[in-house]
Amino acid sequence: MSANVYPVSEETAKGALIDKAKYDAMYKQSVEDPEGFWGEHGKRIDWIKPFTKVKNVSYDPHNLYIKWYEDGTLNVSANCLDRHLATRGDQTAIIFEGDDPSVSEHITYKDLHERVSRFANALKTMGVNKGDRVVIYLPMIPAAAVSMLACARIGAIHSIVFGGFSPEALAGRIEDCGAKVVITADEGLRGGRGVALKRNADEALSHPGVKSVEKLVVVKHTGKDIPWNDARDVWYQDICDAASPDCPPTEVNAEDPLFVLYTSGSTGKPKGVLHTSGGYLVYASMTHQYVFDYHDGDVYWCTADVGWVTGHSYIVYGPLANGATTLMFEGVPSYPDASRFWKVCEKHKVNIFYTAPTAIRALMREGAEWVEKADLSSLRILGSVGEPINPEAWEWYHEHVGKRKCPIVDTWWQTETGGILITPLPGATDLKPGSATLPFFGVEPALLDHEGNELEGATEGSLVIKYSWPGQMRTVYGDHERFIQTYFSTFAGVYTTGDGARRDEDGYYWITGRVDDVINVSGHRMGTAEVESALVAHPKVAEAAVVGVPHDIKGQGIYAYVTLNADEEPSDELRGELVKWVRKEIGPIASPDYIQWSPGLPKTRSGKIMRRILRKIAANEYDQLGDTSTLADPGVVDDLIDNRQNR
Ligand code: 6R9
Repeated sequence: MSANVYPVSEETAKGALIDKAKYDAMYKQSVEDPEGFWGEHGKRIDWIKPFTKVKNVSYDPHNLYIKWYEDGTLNVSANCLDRHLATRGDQTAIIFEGDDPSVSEHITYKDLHERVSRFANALKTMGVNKGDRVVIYLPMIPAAAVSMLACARIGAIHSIVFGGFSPEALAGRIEDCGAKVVITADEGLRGGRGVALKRNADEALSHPGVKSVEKLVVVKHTGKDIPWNDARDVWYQDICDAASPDCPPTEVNAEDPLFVLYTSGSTGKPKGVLHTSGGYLVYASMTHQYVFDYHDGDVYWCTADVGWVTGHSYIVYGPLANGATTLMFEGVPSYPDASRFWKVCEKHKVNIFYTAPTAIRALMREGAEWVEKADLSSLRILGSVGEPINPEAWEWYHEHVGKRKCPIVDTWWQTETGGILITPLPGATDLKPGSATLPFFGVEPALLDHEGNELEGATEGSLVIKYSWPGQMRTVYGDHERFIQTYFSTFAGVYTTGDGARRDEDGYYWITGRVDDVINVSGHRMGTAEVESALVAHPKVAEAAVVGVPHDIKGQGIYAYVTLNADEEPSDELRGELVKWVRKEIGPIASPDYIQWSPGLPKTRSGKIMRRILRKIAANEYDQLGDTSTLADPGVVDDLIDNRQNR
C-alpha cells in the first residue's frame, strides 16, 4: 500500500463546491436524516407531479422492495433536454470525437432535443409504447445517446448491449428482455477497423429463441454495404427525417423503469439490472456534480462505452441532467497513436477526465513522452473507475497527466448501485493513491466477517451497504427472487456488494477485489461461470474451470483449465479453436489468455471444484496451496503444477 497522502491543495479547495467542513456537515445530515436530506436533494430535478413521499424501503427477504419518491412523476429526457433549452439551448451538449481524428461534431442542446424528439416519434410510429423494451447495439456515436433519450422520452425501457459482444450474447439479452425493436449501425469503427454490427445483429435475430423483435433500426455510419431485410429493417436517418420534431415527453412514475443493463454475476447467465427513473436521475446527477466538482461551462469527458453502466450514468444521464458538455469518443486510446487521449483533451479543452486503470496502465507502458506531446493545461479533475487502481498507475496519472495539480477521484461503484458510492470529493478529501477513500452522501458502508458480524475500526472484510440510496437497482429483470438471493441473502438486512475491502485508521476504504467468482478484465466484469459454460458448449470439451490471473495491463486475465473428451487429443490448433469459440460465444473481451489441458481438476469429495487451488497455480503461487486434504484425488494437483502455462 502506498503511504503517500496528497492533501487537498489550496487551489482546488478555493473553487470547489464542497470543502471538508461542508462534506462533514452534509454527510452527517444525510445519514442522520435521510428523508430530509434526499427530500431536499430530490428537488434538483424537475418533477411533473412533485413527490410527497421520499423513501419506502424494506430489505426483508420475504418482502423486499425499494422505492424512492414513489408518488412523484417526471420525464427523464425532459430533465436532460427540455429544461435546459431556455438557458442553454445553444450550448454544446455533446462533443462527438470520431475514431478518425479528423472527425468531430458539436451538438447543441437544441439540436439534441430535436434529434431525440424525432426519433422518439419514429419509435412510437413503430408501435413502441411505454414499458416496451428496446435493445441498443451501437458504437459510441451520438445516435446511441439519442436512442437512450428517445426511449426515456416515451417511457420505453432501453437495454444497451456493448458493441463488442457477439451475436450469441446479443441474442441472449434480446430474448431475456423481449425487445420489440433493436437499434444498430451498419458498422462500428475502432482503431480504423470496421466492426460488423449489422451482420452480428442479423445473426442474433435469426436465433431460434429470438421471437419478439419487429423492427431493426440501422444507423448509417461507415456506409458499408450490408444485407437488408425489407420486411424488418429501417434506416434510422429515413425514419427520423419523416418524423415530427415535436414530441411531448411522456409522464412516468418515479418508480417506472428507465433501463435494464445486463451484467455478470458469479453464477448463471448475466442478469438484467433494472434501474428506475426518479431516484436514479437524482443520484446520477448529484454524484456527477459533486464527485467531479462540475461547474457550469466545464468540458467533461468520460472515456467509457455507453454499453457499460459508467456510460449510462456519467456520459449521458448525469452530465446531461446537469446541463454539462459531455464528450463521446468513438475510438481507442492507441489510435492513431498512444497520444490520442491527450490530443483529444487538448483539442476540446477538456476540464474533467474520467477513465479506467487498465487504460492508464496501457498508456503508462508506452511512456510519458506521449503525454508530453499535448497541452493538458485545461485539465482540472481526473477520475478513475472500474477496478482498483494500483498506486504506481495512480502516481503516474497524477504526475504526467495531472501535472501534480489535478486531484484524482477514484470512484468505487457497480452496475447495481447506479452511481458512485465511495469516492473522494475534490475540495474535501485528502487523497491516498489506491484508496477510493470515503462514502458519498447518504451511503453507509460496513465491513462484515464471515458470520455477518460488523467489524469496527481499521479492519478488513466483506463490503456491504447498510441502507438504501436513491440510485440503487430495484430488481433483476423478470427474476425478483434472484435479486433477493444475490444481494440480500448472504447477510441479513444489508446490500451485499460482492467486493472485499480494507478500512484504515482514517476510515478510508481500500477495495481489495471481488470475493465471489467474478473476475475483472480491463474493468469489464465477467463471471467465470459464463466463460466455463461457453467452453463446455464446445463439442470436444468435457469440463472447464476458469479463474482470474494477475495481468499487468488488464488487471486480471482469464486462465482456463480444460478437460477434453476422452477421444480428443490436445493441440495448439485446438487451443486456438477454443479461443475463437469463446470469442464467438461471448465476445473478444472473454478470450482466455491461457488454456491449460487438464486431464483432471482438483475436486472435493462432493465434486466441488476447488478454485482456490486453481487460482494459486495460475498465479504461480503453487507453493502456497494451503490445505489440499479434502481433495478426492490430491494427485491431480502435481500434474496441474507441472503443466502450468503462466511460467
Ligand atoms: C462502475 C463499474 C463493478 C465492480 C465492483 C468492483 C470493481 C469498480 C472500482 C472497483 C476498485 C474502484 N470496481 N470501480 N474496484 N476501485 N474504483 O465498474 O461497474 O462493471 O458493475 O463493476 O468493479 O469489483 O464490484 P461494474
